[in-house]
Amino acid sequence: GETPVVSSGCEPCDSLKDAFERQLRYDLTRDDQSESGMFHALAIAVKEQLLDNWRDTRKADIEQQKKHVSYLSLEFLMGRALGNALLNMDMTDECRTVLNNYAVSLEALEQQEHDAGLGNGGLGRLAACFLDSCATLDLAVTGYGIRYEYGMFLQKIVDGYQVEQPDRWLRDGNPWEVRVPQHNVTVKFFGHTHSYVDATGRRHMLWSDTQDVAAVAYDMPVPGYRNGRVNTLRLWKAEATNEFDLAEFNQGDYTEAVAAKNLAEQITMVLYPNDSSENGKELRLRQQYFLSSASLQDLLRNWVLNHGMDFSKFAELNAIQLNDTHPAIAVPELMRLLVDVYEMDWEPSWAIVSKCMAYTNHTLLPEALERWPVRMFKHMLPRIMEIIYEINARYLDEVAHRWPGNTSKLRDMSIIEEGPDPHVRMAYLAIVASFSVNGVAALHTELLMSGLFRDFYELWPHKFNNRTNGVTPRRWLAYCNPKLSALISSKLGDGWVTDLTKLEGLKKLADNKTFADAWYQVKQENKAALAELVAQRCHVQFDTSMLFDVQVKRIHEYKRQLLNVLHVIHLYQRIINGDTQGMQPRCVLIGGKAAPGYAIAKLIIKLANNVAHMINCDPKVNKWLRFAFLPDYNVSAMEVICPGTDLSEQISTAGKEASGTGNMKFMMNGAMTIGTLDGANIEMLEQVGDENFFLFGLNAKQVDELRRHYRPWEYIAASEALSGVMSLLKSGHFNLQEPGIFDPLMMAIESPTDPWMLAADFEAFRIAQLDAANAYQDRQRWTAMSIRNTAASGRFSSDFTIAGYRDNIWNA
Ligand code: DL6
Repeated sequence: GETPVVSSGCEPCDSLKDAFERQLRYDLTRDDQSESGMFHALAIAVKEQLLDNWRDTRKADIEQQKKHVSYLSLEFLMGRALGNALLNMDMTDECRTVLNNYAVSLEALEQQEHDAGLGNGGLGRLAACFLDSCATLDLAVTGYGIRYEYGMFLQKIVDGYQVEQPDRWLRDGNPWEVRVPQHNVTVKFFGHTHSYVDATGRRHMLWSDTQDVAAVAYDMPVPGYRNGRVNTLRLWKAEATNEFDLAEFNQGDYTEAVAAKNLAEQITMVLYPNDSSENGKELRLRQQYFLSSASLQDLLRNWVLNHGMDFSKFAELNAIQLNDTHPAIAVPELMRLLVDVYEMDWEPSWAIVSKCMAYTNHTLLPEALERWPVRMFKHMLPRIMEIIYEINARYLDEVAHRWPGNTSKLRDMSIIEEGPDPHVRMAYLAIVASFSVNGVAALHTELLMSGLFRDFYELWPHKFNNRTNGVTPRRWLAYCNPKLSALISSKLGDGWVTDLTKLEGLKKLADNKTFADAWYQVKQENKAALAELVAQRCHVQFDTSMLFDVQVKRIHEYKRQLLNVLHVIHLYQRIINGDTQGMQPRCVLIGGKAAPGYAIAKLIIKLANNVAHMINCDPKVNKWLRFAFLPDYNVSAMEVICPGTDLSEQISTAGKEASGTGNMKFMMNGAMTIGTLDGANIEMLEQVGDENFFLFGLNAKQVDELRRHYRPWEYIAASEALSGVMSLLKSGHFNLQEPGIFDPLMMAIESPTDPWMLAADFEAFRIAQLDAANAYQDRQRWTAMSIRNTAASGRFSSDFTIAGYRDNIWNA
């Protein structure tokens, strides 16, 4: 119940009840008896309740000349919207009352909503959390993204292997979106450039004979938490332009015209499913330019509408945040628009660009750093390539002044990587143009400054800053864990929802018997819900009296799901050998998608499934250990998983995970972490104290040093447990029908060049797992640690992170 920041001063024309009934009655496109039909009617009715505030937010932002932030991202992993919208609008109870007249629960209707899976993993979900926090902190922020026809692929498991299926999330329509064709813009591709000098002597650049694509805007509402603000996520869809069709059509080329339509629409057809790696596909560059150009044109058109052609205050009133380098092409595109279209000179245009742009880096992995071939650029975006050359030439002047005569510096720092096939280094382009460059956790930012971007840090130290990631406590505690939320609020009130540091008040309750019992009870109920999900999707029964040990995230070698599987095999061997004295029974869950072209990651999924099969079907084993691979891990699955987890696995090789955000969701929901000194784990550990965290393994510096003389076989020989696991794997025990399939995994573990150093960390991991198991056996101790984890998680609210962006980057 806070006072609305903006308010129309009038109620929506229809109440939720009336709007819902009207939808059910007059929407003839759906069978209103079905739950899916009812979900759609409800979602549209809820959206209608937002419309007045949505319109008023836009109006007020313009009138008040608020600083506007454009968050450019190729990914927004929004998940489902209904429950979150009801929570933020404080309409959940009203909605339940409305549904009382129908024999259906709100939960059943929520299940009908397709996840908006417009992202791969951490980077896309971070963008979604940020939107929620921006709206809640009353910031005028627009998310700009792509309306992919097909989101993140659906993962099926067939014979233990991942099989990808297209995600037709728009199949039944998207009740939240509003198509706003009045905001359409045109994006150009291909063609060529030429120049002419006008009567005043000014040179003009023309980019002509282009293939034009229409960018059609679809808006999705982003309601703040009970403050009346509704921000916008504007998603662009590519369509063929009328002009283009007509030209062909007039020549009688009907089929050509239709083919062109398909070509244009391909641009926004599918999300590239690569997390932390780039595959250099031309269509991907087209997506990047399409998003960047459409969004900037939109921004400039709005500016001119409200301020005319005077851009003198543009940089003061605008910030453009680049979510990784994916939209970094916005840099030369903004220059093009200012210089070629709005006819400004280079210097004042550059002054604007370099005062607006800010860049967030999300990875140190070299395979994720984007480099586009110059020849591809020249062909697809000839004018943009010219502008990049110009930016580079001017910037290299500055480098030459800073390091006179140092040609290797010039070569190393150039935006263009020279060679037989020159490439554009997108990260360098982003850094050169941005006034802020940030990493996403303290360690990550340090490594950027001392490693990957060292030269740039030396040149422009003032640009670099850290903004540790966070997650929204609305979705990731208040919504997904209503029972724990109610328990917390019963003691602390509900102020924690917008000020998560208030959770510190739980600390003093950690040893309070009544409170701890209630806490334990809630966890058991949430474990039962998770067990139900596992039973449904994996046909494995999880027993809530066992320790729930969970690792869900994209499958990647650096995240070391394989280390987790090795540990499971070790437990299995102990059980088979009768070594169960004092053993804590546990259920292990792994979930996540592998990039379709990432063979090793897919093999890890296969191994997990084969091992799970062996364990679960052996009655001697499964009273101690159960193991499941959860297919199709996504946002809505995480909403059930994180409340029901006891032990959260955050076990990446130190120095490789930029931050992690799943780690924070688990902590907020009272899971203990078993983890390495990597990414935001380090800051979580600082907050909660090492007595409430199962820390193990090499740190980033040790990993780096060990690289030069790594001999994994020595670690294997020194560990009875690991030797046993490797022998069992080599015996083919888990792949009797498919001999040899897991050889590549064993070779990787035994290789002196294994960058992930599984063998080096195995013993420390095994011991930390023993500590965790022992701790779990003392229910009182474990519950107190669980409470302390939630209590210490306040710092990882994305509200805190966004306040940092607001104050230190956007100055909004
Ligand atoms: O910053 C969000 C998220 C981090 O939490 C993860 O640690 C990091 O791996 C992820 N990075 C990517 C890399 N994509 N690119 N480029 O997804 O970002």
